[in-house]
Amino acid sequence: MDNPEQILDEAGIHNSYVREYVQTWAQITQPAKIEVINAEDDDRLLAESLAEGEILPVEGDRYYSRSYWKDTARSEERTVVATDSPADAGLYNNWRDAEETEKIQIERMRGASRGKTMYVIPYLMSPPGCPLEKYARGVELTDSRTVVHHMIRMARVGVKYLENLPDPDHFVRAVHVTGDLENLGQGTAHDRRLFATVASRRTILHFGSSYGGNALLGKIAHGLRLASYDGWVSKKFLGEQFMLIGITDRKTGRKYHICGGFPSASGKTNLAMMLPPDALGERYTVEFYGDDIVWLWVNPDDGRVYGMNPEFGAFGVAKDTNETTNPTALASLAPGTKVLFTNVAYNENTHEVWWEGRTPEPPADVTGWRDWKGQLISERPAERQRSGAKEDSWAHPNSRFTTTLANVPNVAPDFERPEGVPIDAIIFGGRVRDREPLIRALRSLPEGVYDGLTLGAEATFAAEGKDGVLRYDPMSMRPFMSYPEGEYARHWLRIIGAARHKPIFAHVNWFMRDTDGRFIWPGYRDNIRPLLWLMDLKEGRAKGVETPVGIVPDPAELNLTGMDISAADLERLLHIDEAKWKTEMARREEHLSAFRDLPEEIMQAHREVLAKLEHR
Ligand code: OXD
Ligand code: MN
Repeated sequence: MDNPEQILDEAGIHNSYVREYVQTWAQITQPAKIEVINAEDDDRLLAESLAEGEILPVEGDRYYSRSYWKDTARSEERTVVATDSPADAGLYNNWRDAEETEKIQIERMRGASRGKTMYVIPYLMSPPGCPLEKYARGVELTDSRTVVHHMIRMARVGVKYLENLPDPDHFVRAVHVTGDLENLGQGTAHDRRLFATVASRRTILHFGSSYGGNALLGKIAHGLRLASYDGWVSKKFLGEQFMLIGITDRKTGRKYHICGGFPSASGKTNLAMMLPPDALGERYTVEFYGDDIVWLWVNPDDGRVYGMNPEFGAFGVAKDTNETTNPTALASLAPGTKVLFTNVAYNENTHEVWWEGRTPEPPADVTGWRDWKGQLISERPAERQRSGAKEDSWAHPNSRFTTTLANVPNVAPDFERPEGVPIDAIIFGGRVRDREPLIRALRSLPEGVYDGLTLGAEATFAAEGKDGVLRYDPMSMRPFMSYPEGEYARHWLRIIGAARHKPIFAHVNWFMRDTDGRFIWPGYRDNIRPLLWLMDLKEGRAKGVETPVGIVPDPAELNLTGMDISAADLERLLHIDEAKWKTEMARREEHLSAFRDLPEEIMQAHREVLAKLEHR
């Protein structure tokens, strides 16, 4: 093995805690080499990865990687949160004992990087100078160069972020070991993968994958699970799976910031990167801050809630990304952007990429095209080459693109503002066929938190569960919850409750259908319209209509300029179907009753809605 002391000296790592951490884990995992990473190393590393065939070139200085075929998504069953206190066990966090979990992981990782390089990636999950910077520092150790390429795009990476710290021991120790992917028993009773956030020790130990959220530890493990735990323990902030946008009204000069949570497959990235419809484009601009994570805290100086996206890039789902759904994402992947594509289809002759929904049909000429598993399309039976059937898809349904925030054309000019941005609204949006109106606003904090806790999306065939049945996903944090749900609700009430000027809460739903299955609301760029109404409501320019489940727009209050929608459709989009809501309330009762020690304010908010529904 390389001499770690010498390598750390040469890399300019003087932080003795970082040095000790690297040396300890090098002893355990036994890599052949150690290399310290700065963002500037990207080009050299790309050349090395290309030379080794770990990544393939995509035309226009872009790159392609294929992950092992059994390693293409986050694994919720194999993900745990470990702490030193059994009282931290919640319904969703898969709690484990910290000591035991560390022991298990050390044994699994022992010698598991033999023959490989251990990359040392110092990183920061915030803009430098942010009030929460203390919680944003980490050092990932990984034995995968592809993970390094992703980390350089998804986090701020460099030795400078971990030197000369006020508290040099305060950084997240994030160890990723790929393991022998062909012999891990994925999905069997002997599955050896384990993805553990040892939250009380600020340590992340992930073994048995080189894919996405299992392996890029700054994003989900640190940015969500550990950050939400840190925010709770410190009583300082919230770490949420939220998007964040800014909307500027050029007529008044006002800029609004809206963040919110959407369960997967509910259009969060598309909303985050949205543009205003042409008819409103003169007056409004929409700016992108982030599509996946927001940390929220209160600024005592002005009493407002502030939010910032800790990430440096976006790891977006490729499927169905096209000129209509998300032109901004496509532009962020244009030639010259150095983006990475993972598990999409790849043409080995032309170095193009394609995924389902990129164009209505796959390329007509299949020559040179390989699917996400690396199989030539031309070797399939003719009827399965371009069938459009799910089992014949060219790209994996969870294939991804990795682009930096700066590549997104409408990224906010102040996206790196260290103080974050003041938040005007917090929205939750599910995917519900026929009950949730287009938008309903909630005036009080307990109602807003209650609404977040009862957020859900109807299962699609892609997700587990029965089609059309609501799967609750509180605040879209179900897979990332790190401490008990009752405490989580209490912490929300505490943090936002400390603000003198609170954001308004709202629930949105772009997915209402008529009896023929047609989507009633066009969605995408038009989604700005209900959000503008929400700002009007907040600032007293609109009054809305009170319903038992919140305030919905009076149709006349929605700015529908340039939009062709019938009065009947509008009526349906804003209608509250009380019978359906009553059924839903019974389900909610059951859902909430599974959470230990929920604050009384939340149950009170639930009872108030119930009473209003019953007394109509
Ligand atoms: C996720 C992601 O899995 O953002 O939620 O990658
Ligand atoms: Mn996510």
